[in-house]
Amino acid sequence: MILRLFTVAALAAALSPMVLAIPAAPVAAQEAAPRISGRFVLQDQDGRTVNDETYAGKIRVISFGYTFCPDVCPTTLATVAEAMDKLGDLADQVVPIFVSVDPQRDSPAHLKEYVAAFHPRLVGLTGTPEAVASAARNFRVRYQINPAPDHNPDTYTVDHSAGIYIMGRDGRFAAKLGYLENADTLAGRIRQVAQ
Ligand SMILES: [Cu+2]
Repeated sequence: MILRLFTVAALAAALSPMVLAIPAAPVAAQEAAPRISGRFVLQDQDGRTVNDETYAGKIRVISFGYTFCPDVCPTTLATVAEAMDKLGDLADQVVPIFVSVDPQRDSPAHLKEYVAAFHPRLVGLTGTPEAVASAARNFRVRYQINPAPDHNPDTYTVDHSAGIYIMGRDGRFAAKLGYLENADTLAGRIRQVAQ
């Protein structure tokens, strides 16, 4: 059963025009694996050290990626921004977060500019390669650097799991949506988690 799901996921990835997205582990495999703890210790876009408890009491809408991402991250963050704007007053109880898995290029200052272009409330997080790897593990996110064909050290791409995680006010995993879900669906799920 697990094998079959892997095949389906691999096929979906092969057929997807967004070839940079690595499918997350299949659901059947997740059941046997450790749950998504959502723990992290990272730096925000202002250089402050933050962790998952920094946002206690807030619903967090979290995605992983990198600012040089050509398609998946801009699509995801545009959806998150649109959903925030649909939430009305509830948006005050929600923190949208983008975690960079490319700390080599995504400095806090660079992230700050990037996230501000999507939404004024969007938080950008990064950290040491070890801290980023640990955060990704705790969300079961995978990523991998692809060297540029011309070996230019500045133009590599990073394959990464796509998706949007909703963590409840208690910091626990509440829901995960695909990055192609629309803003109405995302806003609806956030409202459910808020109840
Ligand atoms: Cu991306």
